[in-house]
This record gives sequence, structure tokens and C-alpha cells, in this order.
Amino acid sequence: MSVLDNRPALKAEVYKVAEVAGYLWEKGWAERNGGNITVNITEHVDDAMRAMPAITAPVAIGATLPNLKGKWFYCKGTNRRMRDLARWPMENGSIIRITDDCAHYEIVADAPVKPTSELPSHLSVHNYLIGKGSNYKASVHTHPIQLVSMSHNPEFLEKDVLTDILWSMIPETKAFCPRGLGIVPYMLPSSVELADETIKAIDDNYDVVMWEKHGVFSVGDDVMEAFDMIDVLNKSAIIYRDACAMGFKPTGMTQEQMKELSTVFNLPK
Ligand code: 2HA
Ligand code: ZN
Repeated sequence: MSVLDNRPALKAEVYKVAEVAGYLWEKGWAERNGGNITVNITEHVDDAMRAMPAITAPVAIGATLPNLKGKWFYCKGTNRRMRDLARWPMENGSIIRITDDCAHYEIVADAPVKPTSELPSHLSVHNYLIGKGSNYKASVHTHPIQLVSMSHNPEFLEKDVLTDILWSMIPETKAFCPRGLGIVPYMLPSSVELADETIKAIDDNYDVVMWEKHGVFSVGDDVMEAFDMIDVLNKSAIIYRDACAMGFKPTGMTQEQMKELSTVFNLPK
């Protein structure tokens, strides 16, 4: 028995996470337990689910997040592997609800799989998104090889330098990641400071944020959207790398060509 049985909409959301987890592993972005995914599934929770007892005692989130009162999330489990989650999402992740004090969560289904170590960042971001009235439901953190490599060059970490390089590699990147790549300087993984800086970057109008020398964090309507933006950015990083490997620095599209793209496709930047 699974909480997903007879709940096709909820099951579809969880299985989208499983599909993306498989892509992350295949791309080499999810070594061991690397990366994490959370999805706000509150819209799929019915009365029978709301009546289900918790299967763990409440656990402190480490922050009070007022907009999460009564909200539910599917979360990848801490120390679990994306490649396992791809096949068995409810054995390597769990469904949690936030308690009424907005400072704790409890696991409701299917098994007591403790959520991701990056829960403070993920839940703080969901709290921020709800507060802003955003439709975004999913957040993805992963370790895309070529993007992370580029974050080891301090020149690329100045505001929008990396965004401009990546956008200029291929028109699709600006079209499908139109807000670019925000930068968060290196901070201890799982820390509240990292969560706070990530929110600042999202508030600065980025949907994808680079965590220097660690990985990226992205938000979107659903987990596929959040994944696709990282994928197009990393594609550009590969093109940049391959041009350099061929012995030249790529010229990139011109500023005029990128401006034209924004005008014709009505892009925000
Ligand atoms: O979940 O990637 O940043 C493992 C990580 C922590
Ligand atoms: Zn990580």
C-alpha cells in the first residue's frame, strides 16, 4: 500500500521527480547521494490524507516559515541516491507536512525516510515563493559538472558575467532560461546562511542560482521545468568548454543578437 494508490495526480507528480532523478544520475550530476528535490504537493492532498497520522514525531526545521502552515511536500531522502529514487521514489523519499507552529515537519507517508540535508534551503525557498504568490511548486538542487567547473573561475562570478557567456552560446539558453544564472558565493552546504543567500538571489529575479564550487539550485512550476533550465545552461557550459578544448575562446552571439531575441520572444531581460 502506498499513499499514491488511487491518487493519480499525486502519483504523476512524484513520478516526474523519479524521471528527473534518473536524468540527473545519467548526466553524472548526482554522484552518491548528491542533490535533492522537493515539490509542494499541497494541491493534491485530499481529506483522507489530511486525516492520516504522522509516522514520526515532529522534527525541527531550524527556522519558522509562516507561509508553510498546513503545506505538504514530497522530499528526496537524506543520504539516498538519485539513481535509486528513479526506480523507487517512495522508498527513497517521503511525504511530509508542516506542523501548525510552522517550525517542524512530520513524515506522513510512505515510510520514515528522513528528508534531504538541504531541507532548510528548500523549505525556506518554498516559504518565500508562497509569500510572493508564485506558481512555482518544485525546487531542484544538483551538481552539473560543467557549470560547477565554470564557478571555479572568479571572473565568472561577477554579476551576470556567466549569464552573458552562457546565453551567448546558443539562442535556446536565453529563450528557456530567460532570467539567467544568479550567483551565491561559497557557503557551507545545508546551512541557513546558504538558504538566506539563495532566497536573495531568487528575489533578485533569478530562477536558477549557482552555489559556487558546489552546484545549482533551481525553481519552477514543476520538477521538469526546474530541471530543463539547468539542462540548457549546462549545455551552454559544454559548448563553451568544447570550444576552449578546440583551442579558441568562443565569440558568442553579440549583445545585439541577444537583444533581438528578447524583443522577438518577449523575454524579461
Ligand atoms: O544532498 O547535494 O548539498 C546532498 C547534497 C547536499
Ligand atoms: Zn549539493
